[in-house]
Amino acid sequence: MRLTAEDHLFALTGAGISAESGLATFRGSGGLWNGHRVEEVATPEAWMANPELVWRFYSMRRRDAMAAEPNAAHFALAAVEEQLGDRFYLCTQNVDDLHERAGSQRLHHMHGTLFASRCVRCNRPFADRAFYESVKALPACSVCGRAVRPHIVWFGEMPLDMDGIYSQLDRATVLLVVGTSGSVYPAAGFVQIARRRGIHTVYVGPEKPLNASSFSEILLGTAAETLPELFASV
Ligand code: BJW
Ligand code: ZN
Repeated sequence: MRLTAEDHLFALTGAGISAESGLATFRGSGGLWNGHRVEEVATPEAWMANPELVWRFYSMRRRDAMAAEPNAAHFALAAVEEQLGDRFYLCTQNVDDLHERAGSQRLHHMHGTLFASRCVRCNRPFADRAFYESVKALPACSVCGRAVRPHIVWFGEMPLDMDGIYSQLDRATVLLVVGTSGSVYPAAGFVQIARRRGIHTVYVGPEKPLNASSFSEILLGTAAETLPELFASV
Protein backbone atom coordinates (compact mmCIF):
# COMPACT_ATOMS: atom_id res chain seq x y z
CA MET A 1 0.00 0.00 0.00
CA ARG A 2 1.38 3.39 -0.99
CA LEU A 3 -0.02 6.70 0.23
CA THR A 4 0.58 9.99 -1.57
CA ALA A 5 0.04 13.58 -0.45
CA GLU A 6 -3.40 13.54 -2.13
CA ASP A 7 -4.71 10.36 -0.54
CA HIS A 8 -7.59 10.21 1.94
CA LEU A 9 -7.26 7.15 4.16
CA PHE A 10 -10.35 5.52 5.69
CA ALA A 11 -9.32 2.92 8.28
CA LEU A 12 -11.81 0.39 9.70
CA THR A 13 -10.73 -1.70 12.69
CA GLY A 14 -12.22 -4.71 14.46
CA ALA A 15 -11.52 -6.83 17.52
CA GLY A 16 -8.33 -8.26 15.98
CA ILE A 17 -6.44 -4.97 16.42
CA SER A 18 -6.83 -5.27 20.20
CA ALA A 19 -5.96 -9.00 20.31
CA GLU A 20 -2.26 -8.30 20.87
CA SER A 21 -3.26 -6.06 23.79
CA GLY A 22 -4.76 -9.15 25.42
CA LEU A 23 -8.46 -8.44 24.65
CA ALA A 24 -10.37 -11.44 23.33
CA THR A 25 -11.97 -11.28 19.87
CA PHE A 26 -15.61 -12.38 19.54
CA ARG A 27 -15.58 -15.39 17.26
CA GLY A 28 -13.48 -18.52 17.13
CA SER A 29 -12.03 -20.68 19.88
CA GLY A 30 -11.09 -18.76 23.00
CA GLY A 31 -13.23 -15.83 21.77
CA LEU A 32 -15.56 -13.79 23.96
CA TRP A 33 -18.58 -15.68 22.69
CA ASN A 34 -17.03 -19.12 22.95
CA GLY A 35 -19.33 -20.67 25.53
CA HIS A 36 -21.64 -17.61 25.75
CA ARG A 37 -24.70 -17.36 23.57
CA VAL A 38 -24.52 -13.99 21.78
CA GLU A 39 -28.27 -13.65 22.21
CA GLU A 40 -27.82 -13.84 25.99
CA VAL A 41 -25.53 -10.85 26.28
CA ALA A 42 -25.45 -8.61 23.19
CA THR A 43 -29.00 -8.12 21.92
CA PRO A 44 -31.93 -5.91 22.96
CA GLU A 45 -33.81 -9.16 23.78
CA ALA A 46 -31.02 -10.22 26.16
CA TRP A 47 -31.24 -6.86 27.88
CA MET A 48 -35.04 -7.15 28.31
CA ALA A 49 -34.76 -10.71 29.61
CA ASN A 50 -31.81 -10.37 31.98
CA PRO A 51 -30.29 -6.90 32.52
CA GLU A 52 -28.18 -8.16 35.41
CA LEU A 53 -26.42 -10.75 33.20
CA VAL A 54 -25.88 -8.14 30.47
CA TRP A 55 -24.40 -5.68 32.98
CA ARG A 56 -22.14 -8.40 34.43
CA PHE A 57 -20.83 -9.12 30.90
CA TYR A 58 -20.14 -5.43 30.17
CA SER A 59 -18.64 -4.86 33.64
CA MET A 60 -16.17 -7.67 32.87
CA ARG A 61 -15.44 -6.04 29.50
CA ARG A 62 -14.84 -2.67 31.21
CA ARG A 63 -12.46 -4.30 33.67
CA ASP A 64 -10.53 -6.10 30.89
CA ALA A 65 -10.26 -2.96 28.74
CA MET A 66 -9.04 -0.85 31.67
CA ALA A 67 -6.28 -3.40 32.33
CA ALA A 68 -5.15 -3.48 28.67
CA GLU A 69 -2.68 -1.15 26.94
CA PRO A 70 -2.62 -0.01 23.29
CA ASN A 71 -0.24 -1.99 21.07
CA ALA A 72 2.02 -1.10 18.12
CA ALA A 73 -0.92 -1.23 15.69
CA HIS A 74 -2.95 1.37 17.63
CA PHE A 75 0.15 3.60 17.83
CA ALA A 76 0.89 3.15 14.10
CA LEU A 77 -2.60 4.43 13.19
CA ALA A 78 -2.22 7.40 15.54
CA ALA A 79 1.16 8.21 13.97
CA VAL A 80 -0.17 8.07 10.41
CA GLU A 81 -3.02 10.38 11.46
CA GLU A 82 -0.41 12.92 12.59
CA GLN A 83 0.98 12.88 9.06
CA LEU A 84 -2.34 12.94 7.18
CA GLY A 85 -4.41 15.22 9.45
CA ASP A 86 -7.91 15.71 8.00
CA ARG A 87 -7.11 13.26 5.22
CA PHE A 88 -7.42 10.49 7.81
CA TYR A 89 -10.55 8.94 9.37
CA LEU A 90 -10.67 5.99 11.74
CA CYS A 91 -13.91 4.07 12.17
CA THR A 92 -13.72 1.34 14.79
CA GLN A 93 -16.20 -1.41 15.55
CA ASN A 94 -14.45 -1.82 18.89
CA VAL A 95 -15.91 -0.58 22.13
CA ASP A 96 -12.58 -0.47 24.00
CA ASP A 97 -10.68 2.85 24.29
CA LEU A 98 -7.25 1.71 23.07
CA HIS A 99 -7.30 3.87 19.91
CA GLU A 100 -7.88 7.08 21.89
CA ARG A 101 -5.31 6.04 24.48
CA ALA A 102 -2.78 5.61 21.62
CA GLY A 103 -3.53 9.20 20.50
CA SER A 104 -6.11 8.80 17.70
CA GLN A 105 -8.37 11.84 17.38
CA ARG A 106 -10.35 11.55 14.15
CA LEU A 107 -12.01 8.46 15.58
CA HIS A 108 -15.56 7.16 15.48
CA HIS A 109 -16.89 4.24 17.56
CA MET A 110 -19.66 2.90 15.30
CA HIS A 111 -20.75 0.20 17.80
CA GLY A 112 -20.63 2.50 20.84
CA THR A 113 -18.24 2.52 23.76
CA LEU A 114 -17.71 0.54 26.95
CA PHE A 115 -17.13 3.69 28.98
CA ALA A 116 -20.54 5.30 28.57
CA SER A 117 -24.07 4.32 29.55
CA ARG A 118 -27.43 5.75 28.62
CA CYS A 119 -30.97 5.83 29.96
CA VAL A 120 -33.35 3.64 27.92
CA ARG A 121 -35.79 6.56 27.81
CA CYS A 122 -33.76 9.84 27.79
CA ASN A 123 -31.17 8.12 25.57
CA ARG A 124 -28.41 10.63 26.27
CA PRO A 125 -25.04 8.91 26.83
CA PHE A 126 -22.94 9.82 29.88
CA ALA A 127 -19.44 8.77 30.95
CA ASP A 128 -19.55 5.68 33.18
CA ARG A 129 -16.64 3.49 34.31
CA ALA A 130 -18.47 1.62 37.10
CA PHE A 131 -18.97 -2.14 37.48
CA TYR A 132 -22.48 -3.46 38.13
CA GLU A 133 -22.61 -7.02 39.38
CA SER A 134 -25.97 -7.48 41.14
CA VAL A 135 -29.63 -6.53 40.74
CA LYS A 136 -29.28 -4.15 43.69
CA ALA A 137 -26.41 -2.32 41.98
CA LEU A 138 -28.19 -1.80 38.64
CA PRO A 139 -28.25 1.93 37.89
CA ALA A 140 -31.36 4.02 37.27
CA CYS A 141 -31.54 7.34 35.41
CA SER A 142 -31.18 10.32 37.76
CA VAL A 143 -33.70 12.30 35.66
CA CYS A 144 -36.54 9.88 34.90
CA GLY A 145 -35.74 6.82 37.00
CA ARG A 146 -35.77 4.37 34.08
CA ALA A 147 -33.10 1.71 33.59
CA VAL A 148 -29.61 2.63 32.44
CA ARG A 149 -28.04 0.37 29.77
CA PRO A 150 -24.55 0.12 28.22
CA HIS A 151 -24.01 2.63 25.36
CA ILE A 152 -23.41 -0.25 22.93
CA VAL A 153 -24.92 -1.04 19.53
CA TRP A 154 -26.45 -4.51 19.72
CA PHE A 155 -27.70 -6.70 16.86
CA GLY A 156 -30.78 -5.20 15.28
CA GLU A 157 -29.85 -1.65 16.37
CA MET A 158 -28.57 1.10 14.07
CA PRO A 159 -24.81 1.75 14.29
CA LEU A 160 -23.90 5.32 15.29
CA ASP A 161 -23.57 8.18 12.76
CA MET A 162 -23.89 6.12 9.56
CA ASP A 163 -24.28 9.38 7.59
CA GLY A 164 -20.88 10.59 8.78
CA ILE A 165 -19.32 7.21 7.95
CA TYR A 166 -20.76 7.12 4.44
CA SER A 167 -19.62 10.68 3.72
CA GLN A 168 -16.07 9.76 4.81
CA LEU A 169 -16.22 6.63 2.62
CA ASP A 170 -17.26 8.87 -0.28
CA ARG A 171 -14.13 11.01 -0.03
CA ALA A 172 -11.68 8.15 0.71
CA THR A 173 -9.08 7.11 -1.86
CA VAL A 174 -7.77 4.15 0.18
CA LEU A 175 -9.69 1.81 2.50
CA LEU A 176 -7.61 -0.06 5.09
CA VAL A 177 -9.43 -2.74 7.09
CA VAL A 178 -7.72 -4.35 10.09
CA GLY A 179 -8.64 -7.36 12.25
CA THR A 180 -12.31 -7.97 11.54
CA SER A 181 -13.93 -11.19 10.39
CA GLY A 182 -16.14 -9.45 7.81
CA SER A 183 -19.23 -11.11 9.26
CA VAL A 184 -21.15 -8.18 10.77
CA TYR A 185 -22.95 -5.62 8.60
CA PRO A 186 -23.01 -2.78 7.72
CA ALA A 187 -19.22 -2.63 8.46
CA ALA A 188 -18.55 -5.79 6.42
CA GLY A 189 -20.09 -4.02 3.40
CA PHE A 190 -17.79 -0.96 3.43
CA VAL A 191 -15.32 -2.77 1.16
CA GLN A 192 -18.02 -3.36 -1.48
CA ILE A 193 -18.95 0.35 -1.36
CA ALA A 194 -15.27 1.29 -1.74
CA ARG A 195 -14.82 -1.20 -4.53
CA ARG A 196 -17.79 0.23 -6.47
CA ARG A 197 -16.01 3.61 -6.23
CA GLY A 198 -12.87 1.98 -7.66
CA ILE A 199 -10.56 2.84 -4.75
CA HIS A 200 -7.73 0.68 -3.40
CA THR A 201 -8.78 -1.64 -0.55
CA VAL A 202 -6.39 -3.46 1.78
CA TYR A 203 -7.07 -6.05 4.51
CA VAL A 204 -4.61 -6.78 7.35
CA GLY A 205 -5.05 -9.80 9.63
CA PRO A 206 -3.69 -13.29 10.29
CA GLU A 207 -6.43 -15.00 8.27
CA LYS A 208 -8.69 -14.09 5.36
CA PRO A 209 -11.98 -12.44 6.36
CA LEU A 210 -15.36 -13.70 5.02
CA ASN A 211 -15.46 -10.82 2.51
CA ALA A 212 -11.85 -11.41 1.32
CA SER A 213 -12.79 -11.64 -2.37
CA SER A 214 -13.80 -7.95 -2.39
CA PHE A 215 -10.34 -6.62 -1.39
CA SER A 216 -7.66 -5.49 -3.85
CA GLU A 217 -4.92 -6.59 -1.46
CA ILE A 218 -4.75 -8.96 1.54
CA LEU A 219 -1.76 -8.73 3.90
CA LEU A 220 -1.67 -11.83 6.10
CA GLY A 221 -0.06 -11.06 9.45
CA THR A 222 -0.97 -9.69 12.85
CA ALA A 223 -1.90 -6.03 13.19
CA ALA A 224 0.98 -5.12 15.53
CA GLU A 225 3.54 -6.76 13.24
CA THR A 226 2.12 -5.48 9.96
CA LEU A 227 0.89 -1.89 10.47
CA PRO A 228 4.16 -0.23 11.63
CA GLU A 229 5.93 -1.69 8.60
CA LEU A 230 3.07 -0.81 6.25
CA PHE A 231 3.23 2.86 7.29
CA ALA A 232 7.03 3.04 7.48
CA SER A 233 7.21 4.82 4.12
CA VAL A 234 4.38 7.34 4.76
C1 BJW B 1 -6.40 -10.37 14.21
C2 BJW B 1 -5.49 -10.65 15.20
C3 BJW B 1 -4.36 -9.85 15.23
C4 BJW B 1 -7.07 -12.04 15.43
N1 BJW B 1 -4.20 -8.87 14.34
N2 BJW B 1 -6.23 -9.39 13.33
C5 BJW B 1 -28.31 -10.99 7.26
C6 BJW B 1 -27.50 -10.44 6.27
C7 BJW B 1 -26.88 -9.21 6.43
C8 BJW B 1 -27.03 -8.49 7.61
C9 BJW B 1 -27.84 -9.03 8.58
C10 BJW B 1 -28.46 -10.27 8.42
N3 BJW B 1 -29.17 -10.53 9.55
C11 BJW B 1 -28.99 -9.50 10.42
C12 BJW B 1 -28.19 -8.59 9.85
C13 BJW B 1 -27.71 -7.33 10.45
C14 BJW B 1 -26.73 -7.57 11.58
C15 BJW B 1 -25.61 -8.51 11.11
O1 BJW B 1 -24.66 -8.13 10.45
N4 BJW B 1 -25.70 -9.77 11.48
C16 BJW B 1 -24.71 -10.76 11.02
C17 BJW B 1 -24.38 -11.69 12.16
C18 BJW B 1 -25.25 -11.43 9.78
N5 BJW B 1 -26.17 -6.26 11.91
C19 BJW B 1 -26.78 -5.46 12.77
O2 BJW B 1 -27.81 -5.80 13.37
C20 BJW B 1 -26.21 -4.07 12.90
N6 BJW B 1 -27.24 -3.11 12.70
C21 BJW B 1 -27.86 -2.99 11.52
O3 BJW B 1 -27.61 -3.70 10.55
O4 BJW B 1 -28.77 -1.95 11.49
C22 BJW B 1 -29.51 -1.74 10.26
C23 BJW B 1 -28.77 -0.97 9.21
C24 BJW B 1 -29.22 -1.01 7.91
C25 BJW B 1 -28.56 -0.30 6.92
C26 BJW B 1 -27.46 0.48 7.21
C27 BJW B 1 -27.04 0.55 8.50
C28 BJW B 1 -27.68 -0.19 9.49
C29 BJW B 1 -25.65 -3.86 14.29
C30 BJW B 1 -24.45 -4.69 14.54
C31 BJW B 1 -24.00 -4.55 15.98
C32 BJW B 1 -22.80 -5.42 16.28
N7 BJW B 1 -22.58 -5.43 17.68
C33 BJW B 1 -21.44 -6.19 18.20
C34 BJW B 1 -21.51 -6.17 19.75
C35 BJW B 1 -21.00 -4.83 20.22
C36 BJW B 1 -20.79 -4.75 21.64
C37 BJW B 1 -19.74 -5.58 22.24
O5 BJW B 1 -18.56 -5.35 21.99
O6 BJW B 1 -20.14 -6.42 23.02
O7 BJW B 1 -20.21 -5.63 17.75
S1 BJW B 1 -21.38 -7.83 17.59
C38 BJW B 1 -19.63 -7.94 17.53
O8 BJW B 1 -19.24 -8.21 16.18
C39 BJW B 1 -19.11 -6.55 17.92
C40 BJW B 1 -18.05 -6.34 16.86
O9 BJW B 1 -17.82 -4.96 16.69
C41 BJW B 1 -18.62 -7.01 15.65
C42 BJW B 1 -17.58 -7.41 14.61
O10 BJW B 1 -16.69 -8.35 15.15
P1 BJW B 1 -15.17 -8.31 14.68
O11 BJW B 1 -14.53 -7.08 15.14
O12 BJW B 1 -15.09 -8.62 13.24
O13 BJW B 1 -14.55 -9.51 15.56
P2 BJW B 1 -14.43 -11.08 15.22
O14 BJW B 1 -14.17 -11.77 16.49
O15 BJW B 1 -15.56 -11.56 14.41
O16 BJW B 1 -13.16 -11.16 14.27
C43 BJW B 1 -11.86 -10.88 14.74
C44 BJW B 1 -10.89 -10.90 13.58
O17 BJW B 1 -9.61 -10.50 14.06
C45 BJW B 1 -10.73 -12.30 12.94
O18 BJW B 1 -10.86 -12.18 11.55
C46 BJW B 1 -9.28 -12.68 13.29
O19 BJW B 1 -8.62 -13.38 12.24
C47 BJW B 1 -8.63 -11.32 13.46
N8 BJW B 1 -7.47 -11.31 14.34
N9 BJW B 1 -5.98 -11.74 15.93
C48 BJW B 1 -5.18 -8.70 13.40
N10 BJW B 1 -3.40 -10.08 16.17
ZN1 ZN C 1 -33.87 8.96 31.82
